[in-house]
Amino acid sequence: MHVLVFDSGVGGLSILEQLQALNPELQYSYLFDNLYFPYGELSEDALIQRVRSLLTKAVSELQPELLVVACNSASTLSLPYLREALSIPVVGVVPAIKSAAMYSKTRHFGVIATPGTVERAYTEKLIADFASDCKVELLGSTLLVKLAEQKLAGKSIQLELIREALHPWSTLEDLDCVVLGCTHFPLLKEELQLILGQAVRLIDSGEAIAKRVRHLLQLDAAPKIQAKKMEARAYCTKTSTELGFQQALQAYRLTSLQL
Ligand code: DGN
Repeated sequence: MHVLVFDSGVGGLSILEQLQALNPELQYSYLFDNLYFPYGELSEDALIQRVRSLLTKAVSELQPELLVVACNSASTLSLPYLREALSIPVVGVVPAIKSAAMYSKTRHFGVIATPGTVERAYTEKLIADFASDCKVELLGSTLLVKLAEQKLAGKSIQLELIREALHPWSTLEDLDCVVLGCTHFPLLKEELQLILGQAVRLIDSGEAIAKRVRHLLQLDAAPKIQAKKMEARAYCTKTSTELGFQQALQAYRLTSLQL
């Protein structure tokens, strides 16, 4: 069975990794919309149009059995439109606010995401539905997205830049967990943990997404851990000879093809 995983950049690779770990028997394709990266800065209308037309084309050409929109910025906006346009199951990745509310003892937690995701009505509704008794700090950062791309490209990351991005939270004392509401951010987990401190738990959506896919595709309850992970194919919307892009492909052993 074939699953298509999609993001504007390399962030969705953090989701692909968890999908491959839990569901190694599936075949994966990864689509980067690097022509329109970064999504966090597109207007809502432009993003809906782009995602709908690109994914309609990708699904009809690649014929996956299931689509994972491994991008919070796109999922918090376009899931209803995609589900209407496509005839396969569509799994979205959205900030794990429900998990954070279940975990937080101090009832005070943070969400870091793109500027687009923190402003979405969808995010506001997640907070109202699952964390209405918590104080939730929202922080949007494009800088962190770019740093994650740089890290995957093998460049060294200045911790000071991460500290700067998190500066608005520097005086908060009782945050006990932080939601990584952008799929790029698990790639910076170690650095974020250093700045936020070991007492703060970082929560991402990867494992829950991998379980959801297993359930939707009606795979055996016990993952086949002995199954050999298949190599994934990567598709991009702009050919890039950039060293960083090529290194990201290599790190995940992806073969690049243009859609
Ligand atoms: N990885 C995307 C997300 O989860 O929102 C954001 C990437 C971007 O285009 N800024």
